[in-house]
Amino acid sequence: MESVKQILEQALAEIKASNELPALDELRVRYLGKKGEITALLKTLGGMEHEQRKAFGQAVNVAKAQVAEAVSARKDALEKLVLDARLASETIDVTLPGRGQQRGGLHPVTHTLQRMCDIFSRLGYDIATGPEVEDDYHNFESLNFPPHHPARAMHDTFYFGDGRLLRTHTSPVQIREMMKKGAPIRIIAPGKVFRSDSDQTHTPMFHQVEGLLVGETVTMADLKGVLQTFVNSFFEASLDMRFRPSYFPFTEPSAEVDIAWDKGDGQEPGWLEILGCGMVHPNVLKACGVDSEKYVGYAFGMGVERLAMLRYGVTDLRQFFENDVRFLRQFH
Ligand code: 2NM
Repeated sequence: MESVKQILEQALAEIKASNELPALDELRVRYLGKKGEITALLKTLGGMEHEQRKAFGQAVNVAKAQVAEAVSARKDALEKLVLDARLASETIDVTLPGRGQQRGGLHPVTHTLQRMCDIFSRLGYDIATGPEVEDDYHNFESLNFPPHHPARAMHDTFYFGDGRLLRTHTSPVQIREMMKKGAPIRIIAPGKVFRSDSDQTHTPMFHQVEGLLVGETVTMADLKGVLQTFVNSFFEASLDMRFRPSYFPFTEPSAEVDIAWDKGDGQEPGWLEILGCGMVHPNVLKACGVDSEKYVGYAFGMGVERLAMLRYGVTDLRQFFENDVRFLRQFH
């Protein structure tokens, strides 16, 4: 009986002194577990006389209940300490002012693309889109590119190796529209285009807006008028503009368009190329099933990044693709 008392007192003292939950659990196992000290006392009952056994058994069971109760109480106390400490360290001051929400904005290239589409929409052009993954027929063949034209070379065009390629211009959109809807037609094709080219002034992906108008009495003068209207509207100015003879496989005659551009450096304005255009080659109309005896058309194409650079005074094309928010935020 003395040993029961001793073990009980020691257990209660150790439980009271334990400061960590794992240590407390070790105590529980040491006293109450299968091989615990109190459990061991019960195993000695077997060799006792009836009366002694009754008294001893009762004493051990009382001790066992007391230790269990002490462990449970200490566990509650320690858990409360842990919780209190956590609540104290994780306090949130709900009265502090919030950080606020930063408002996002459109990428300058997206904004420019939308602005170009808006202007042509007001001029009556429908907006057409098509796949970025194309085939040789829609990207080159139907556009009157000869079989060995340099633009078809591996080092200019991204090929998938299975007859598919990344479109190098949005002209295939116009080809598909003409094949589907025939003439007359008046559309612009905005979107991403891809060329294997990367330096100060070229990125492997850029954006284009191309235009196409086909009718029975379309002339180059109509083309020039529309482009002058577009240029003045886009730059919100009355800009001098000139056509300079050029060559594209898909137009004949072809021209490049320059605008008189004041760099703001005190110098006289110089001519700056901003787009290409021409009268749609009869072979292109024929490839789309359009009667080239009855119909004529004009087409034009321009780079969106280039126009965005001029409008915003950006001098390095690559800034549009770095996605540095300090740059992008300036356009919000
Ligand atoms: C340009 C320049 C000249 C053009 C031609 C066509 C199509 F598909 F109708 F034949 N779309 N765009 C064209 C014409 C594009 O970009 C410098």
